[in-house]
Amino acid sequence: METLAKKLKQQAFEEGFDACMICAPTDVPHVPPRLTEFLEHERQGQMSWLAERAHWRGNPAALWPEARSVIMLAVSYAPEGDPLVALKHKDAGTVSVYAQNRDYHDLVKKGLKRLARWLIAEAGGEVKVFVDTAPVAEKPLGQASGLGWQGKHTNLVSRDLGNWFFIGSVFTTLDLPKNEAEVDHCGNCTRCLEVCPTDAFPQPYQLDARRCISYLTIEHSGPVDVALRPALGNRIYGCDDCLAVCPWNKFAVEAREMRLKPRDDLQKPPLEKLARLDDAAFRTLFSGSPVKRIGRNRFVRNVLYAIGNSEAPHLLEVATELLADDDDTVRDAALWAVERLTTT
Ligand code: B12
Ligand code: SF4
Ligand code: SF4
Repeated sequence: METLAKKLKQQAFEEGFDACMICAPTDVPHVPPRLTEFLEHERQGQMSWLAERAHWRGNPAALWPEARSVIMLAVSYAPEGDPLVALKHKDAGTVSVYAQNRDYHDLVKKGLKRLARWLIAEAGGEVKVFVDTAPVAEKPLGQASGLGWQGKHTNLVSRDLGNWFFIGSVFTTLDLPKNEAEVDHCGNCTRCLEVCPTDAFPQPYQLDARRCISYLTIEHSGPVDVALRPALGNRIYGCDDCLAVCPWNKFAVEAREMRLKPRDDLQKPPLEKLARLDDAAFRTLFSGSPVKRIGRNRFVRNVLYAIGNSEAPHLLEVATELLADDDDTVRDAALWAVERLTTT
């Protein structure tokens, strides 16, 4: 089994994964009370799916009782430069690094399936593969396998990769040798907590998703709380601030997967152009991209909040046009943008 685990890690690297570690499905007994605390405070906001399948999310051993090992995998999407520089270009939008090209779900899942097929051919057993959308506590399992630790911003940080990486898992009935859990290396650092524009961390290691810009721009439907809109700045899809300041990123390995490298047209896209997208043009621009999932209306809502924060008088015209949009939330955002541009 030791040799199999070694070959598996080599194969994972060849399939495009930057790290591969193994734990048991029973290795995260601390998750259920923490998940319960998160849900009791209603920190999930509109993400009701977090509460609905909490039993499985809290307990991977219940998700698939026959599983004996969980192979945890990381794919780096580390950017070349500092993604926070784009926040200064207020008349352009900032799309989070992870969403600047192809949807990672498709890419990572294909890699997981190839690796799982290899494992079955090599050693038999049954497998299930997961990335993001299943009720799997990926970060705690990642920590239990030694992939990294949950930093104060709650994401997994690795001493070898920094924090710009996606996580996927292969559950298997094979009893593979397990790695040691990783321990916390945040020390006295509080950079991620301090940089957060919306003060979304009630405590270190805990996130109130309802205040997180990633949640507000991607998951939240309808109007965003007026008090939070100024803090969105020009972030129109996701947020990278807490990830970008982590000192462990000096060890990040640049993304190997070309389809995760930023698209040129998503580097500082002009807000004016984005605000004028109709449904068909939105779908064409974001074909194959994770941005497509939020739909034209929510996207244009975000663009209008950015216009309201832009201090750019030339954007008043497009914001005024959208006062007549068919969608209620877009009209509400347009009104806010017009008021901000004419009063600030
Ligand atoms: C829901 C979700 C979100 C929500 C909520 C995020 C959150 N932190 O919970 C929103 C929409 C806000 C979000 C945003 C982002 N997400 Co997200 N998200 C998820 C998802 C689907 C579930 C996470 C979850 O279960 N949250 C519920 C809470 C309860 O879980 P938790 O954070 O693990 O909570 C733990 C801590 O609070 C901790 N805890 C509590 N008290 C204490 C005390 C101590 C001392 C310690 C150590 C810990 C601790 O214990 C809890 C349980 O483990 C996962 C995929 C998955 N299936 O796991 C991706 C995932 C976490 N997201 C990911 C990414 C990339 C992002 C963004 C960076 C995207 C972006 N740029 O906009 C941001 C980061 C925001 C942030 N600071 O977390 C990656 C993270 C990869 C990594 N390296 O960790 C994941 C793993 C997807 C993937 N497969 O790659 N996301
Ligand atoms: S993603 Fe942005 S808004 Fe969310 S916790 Fe991190 S810094 Fe705060
Ligand atoms: S920025 Fe500092 S506190 Fe935050 S995750 Fe990185 S090391 Fe930990």
